[in-house]
This record gives sequence, C-alpha cells and structure tokens, in this order.
Amino acid sequence: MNVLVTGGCGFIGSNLVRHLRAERPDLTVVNLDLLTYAGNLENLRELEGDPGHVFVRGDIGDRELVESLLERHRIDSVLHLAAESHVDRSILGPELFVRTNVLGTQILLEACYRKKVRRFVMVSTDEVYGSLGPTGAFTETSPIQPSSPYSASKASSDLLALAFHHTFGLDVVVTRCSNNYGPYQFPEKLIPLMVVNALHDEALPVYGDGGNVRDWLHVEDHCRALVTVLEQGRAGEVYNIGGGAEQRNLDLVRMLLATLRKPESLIRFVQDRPGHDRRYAIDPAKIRTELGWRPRRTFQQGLEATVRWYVDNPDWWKHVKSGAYRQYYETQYRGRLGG
Ligand code: NAD
Ligand code: TDX
Repeated sequence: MNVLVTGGCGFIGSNLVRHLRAERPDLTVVNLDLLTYAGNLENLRELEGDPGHVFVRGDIGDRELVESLLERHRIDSVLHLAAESHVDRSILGPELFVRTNVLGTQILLEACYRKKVRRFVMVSTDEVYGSLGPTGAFTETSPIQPSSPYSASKASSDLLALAFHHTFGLDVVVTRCSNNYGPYQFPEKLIPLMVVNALHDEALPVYGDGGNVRDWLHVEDHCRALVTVLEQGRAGEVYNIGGGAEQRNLDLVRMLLATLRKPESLIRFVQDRPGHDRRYAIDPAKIRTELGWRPRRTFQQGLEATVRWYVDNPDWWKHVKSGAYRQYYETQYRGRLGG
C-alpha cells in the first residue's frame, strides 16, 4: 500500500518518513516536498537506495502534479505536513503562508477527493486555539482563536479539511499537536537555535521576559501518534496531541545551558515577538482514552538526547545554517542583539 507524506523533508516529516519505513515496512512512502529553505533531503540520507521511499520534488499547490501523483502511485492515504511553519517568518511576510498553508491545502484536498483517497490526515497545531491564561488546557472543543498569520493560516487549512469531510464526505482526521522537539529541527526554532548559539558561545535571544510557556512533545512520540490516528482515528474528528511537558522558555533555556555546561551570561532578553502567545497546554485525554496513545519519553530524557544529537551532528546544522538561512537570520535579529 502507498501513503503520501507531504513535507517529508522537513523536521517532523523526515522523522515521520523514517518512522514509517521502520515501523510499517509494508507501506511505500511517497514524499512530496518542494524543498524550501526548511526542506532538506539530507534529513533522509539514511533512506538513500530504499525502494520503499519515493521522493518527488514539487508543490502541494500544483494541481496537475498532485493529481497525477495520486493516480500514478495509487495513493491510499495522505499525511499532510507540508507548510510554512515558523511564526516569526509569518510576521515578516504573511503572503506565502496563505499561499502554501491555505491554498496549497485546498488544492491537495480537492485532488484527494477527486482521486478518491481513502483517508486524509491533516497535521494542524495547538496554535489554532490562541493563548491560554495561567491555568487550564486546550481541548478539542476550545474556541479557534489564532493570533499570528501562521496560526491563522493553519486554522484556515484545518477548518477547510474538516469542511471537506462535512461537505464532500472526504475521510479527514485533524491532529493538533504542541511544540515538537528532536533531531533535524531547523535552527530557527527555539531549542536548536539556542543549542547551536550556545555551542558557539553566542548570545541566546529570549523574547520578552522569557515567561511564555510551551508544552513540549518529542517528535518520535508525535510520529507514533500520527500513525495511530491514521490507522484508528475516527473520520471527521480532531485529536489533540501533547507531551505533558510545560516549560517556561527561560527555564528551558537554562536547562539547555546546564546540559551544555555553558554560562547563563549568554542569555539576552530581546524585544518580544509581536502578538506573542503567552501559554499553550494540551489536554490529550481524547487520544489517550479513545486511541490508547500516550507519550513515552520524559522531557528530561528527550531533551538530553536531543542536545546530544546536535552536539554529535555539527555537519548537519553547519550545512543548514549556510545560505538562505543566514540571510533570514540577519533580518530577524538585526538590531536586537546589539551588533
Ligand atoms: P518544517 O518547516 O520543518 O517543514 C516543512 C516542510 O514542508 C519542508 O520540508 C518544506 O520544504 C515543505 N514545504 C513547504 N512548502 C511546500 C509546498 N508548497 N509544497 C511541498 N512542500 C512544501 O515544518 P515542521 O516543523 O516539520 O512542521 C510540519 C507540520 O507540522 C506543519 O504543517 C506544521 O504546521 C505542523 N506543526 C509543527 C509543530 C512543530 O513544533 N514543529 C507543531 C505543531 C504543528
Ligand atoms: O529566538 C527565539 N527566542 C524565543 O524566546 C525563538 C525562535 C523563540 N522564542 C520563544 C517564542 C516561543 O514562545 O520560544 C517559544 C518557541 O518558539 P518557536 O520555536 O518559534 O515555536 P512556536 O512559535 O511556539 O511555534 C512552534 O510550535 C507550534 C512551531 O514553530 C509551529 O510550527 C507549531 O505549530
């Protein structure tokens, strides 16, 4: 049987493709990825020569390509991860987020409906719920109140996917997960950015007062949840996926520095992200009770293993940090780090 993973060269996508090949070797994975700045084929180097992984470079918004691919490979199910994924980039330029996340998803959904794909898993985010106060957690029925252009575009694609279920009967399941961490994450996101900067003894830019809270989920636990939802989720349903590991950003950065034996004097409080959501927390009761999924990694184990991975793989992030990433970095932090 063939599954299509979109965005399979990104952080979560590449971990998912590897996970599927290891845990479901009977499935052939077709990986459609445009290889934007965030997509890196090196993430899947281990799978070179594996006939069970078919890479196709292309855009989810290319209707003809998507339809012919679904047909040619007789795709049974789709795991849709391709997206513009970084909140700060969406603040610098929202248009691409609408094009990729909203229009791209709509084109993909329509193609799946026309080509009679059996199941469509829409990988959404907890950011669609907006920000929490100091207590409580998001459930699947929490109001949709996105704050950033990124989360607004994800909310649009998430709701479009559900609309394709309600209106056209496409078998859609939506997942909304919390912040992922683990190997192969692009060093623009909090954890890899801080680890790489600390390894260079460079300043660690903490937004605002560092009191914002994220609920961390190891990418491997997320991949297991996605396979569970693909195989057992109920059509038309939404499943929150969370790691149960809430951390204030500042505490997390301190943990990273302690793990790396680097001084806290590297921390710099910088101008806050506009519209910065204060706190996310996931109530994962539904996926736990209905589908029996729960995270296996503790945050401490997962974080230590992740730091070790970046320490052991400098070639990976040095390569990633060259070129387009560098340019983006300059724009994002110009004037914020004092030089
Ligand atoms: P990422 O930015 O690392 O990877 C995105 C991938 O999509 C890249 O490989 C990129 O080349 C590809 N892509 C972008 N535009 C494309 C297009 N038009 N056509 C085909 N491919 C395209 O993102 P990630 O962190 O791995 O996130 C994957 C998905 O999970 C996204 O949908 C994101 O919204 C969602 N998500 C991520 C997190 C997280 O913490 N990283 C949390 C919740 C939800
Ligand atoms: O330099 C930084 N300094 C800083 O303080 C960066 C990059 C981030 N932060 C803060 C902002 C957030 O409170 O750290 C927290 C995490 O930031 P990001 O890594 O940018 O993640 P976030 O904005 O929470 O969004 C992530 O989780 C939900 C993913 O990027 C999204 O794709 C996902 O939907």
